[in-house]
Amino acid sequence: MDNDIRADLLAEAAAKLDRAQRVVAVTGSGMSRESGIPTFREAQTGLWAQFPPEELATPEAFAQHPARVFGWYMWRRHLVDVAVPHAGHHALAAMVGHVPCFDVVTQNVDGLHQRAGCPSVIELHGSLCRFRCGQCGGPGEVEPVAGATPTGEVDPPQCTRCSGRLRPDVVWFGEPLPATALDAAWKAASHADVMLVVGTSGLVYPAASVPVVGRRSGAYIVEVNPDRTELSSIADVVLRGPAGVVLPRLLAEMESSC
Ligand code: BV8
Ligand code: ZN
Repeated sequence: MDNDIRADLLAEAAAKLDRAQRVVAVTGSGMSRESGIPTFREAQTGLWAQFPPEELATPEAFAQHPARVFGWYMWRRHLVDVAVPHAGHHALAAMVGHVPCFDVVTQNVDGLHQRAGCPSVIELHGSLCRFRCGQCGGPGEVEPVAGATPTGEVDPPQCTRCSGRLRPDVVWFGEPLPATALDAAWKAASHADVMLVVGTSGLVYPAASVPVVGRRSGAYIVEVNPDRTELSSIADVVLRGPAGVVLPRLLAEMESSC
């Protein structure tokens, strides 16, 4: 059911969260939008307009155009470095104190949930805060690039242990998700009493299947998104608004009924 942030549905969702033993928040790039990090679907200037992310965030693109892809990531890494968690991130972190078991399963690579204080964050798609060698897999240190732009080319540094190039420690399209993260996400979803599905279009797999696993296991699904998505149809309640507004109101509702 579609709605704006209706008080009755906010109260219903908050009551379910207050009674829940296990809550899982599944988040996508919309969760970070109010921290100044663009979502994948938004129309963008520069490379985003010329090359959709699915064509940039791939091993093939990095092999063919390493400086273009690495430059794009250094721009995104700059956005992450200057971003701060917003009220929605802090609201999720505060909910942890109200629920015996609270996991965040995120598609985001910006580390903002951890910086807001969430103790259990499962990163399905890796992290832009880490770099590794594309050949030997060893960790690598990469200095920030001042003034990075979406279309600026930056040569990826060479690994100190082999002749490989350093790359962001993220999961590209066509690459498998880390098995431990995916298993942990599916396990958390299958035991969840309530799932918050925040800021994801539900278009990218297998991440988009995590809320479906929760639904099949009987979880009560709350979607937080200003727009309708592929996952809206499995939601018990849709709170139609931005994460930075809805999540603090949900927390306030939980706290008022304590
Ligand atoms: C895999 C990290 C198999 C990198 C990302 C061919 C070959 C192999 C696989 C495939 C293939 N064809 C299709 C696939 C499957 C593919 C896929 O799903 N493709 C899509 C395009 C159809 N998946 C994969 O490739 C995955 N791997 O399948 O491997 C395999 C197995 C074994 C061996 C080999 C291979 C890997 C997918 C991971 C890709 N990496 N990120 C990086 O960051 O650069 S995905 C990336 O895009 C994000 O992490 C995220 O997951 C996705 C974008 O989705 P969202 O987060 O939902 O963002 P989106 O912009 O779509 O939506 C934003 C939402 O926010 C909107 O609903 C909007 O309304 C809302 N919003 C806006 N503002 C706000 C808001 N909400 C709340 N508040 C606001 N203020
Ligand atoms: Zn190496």
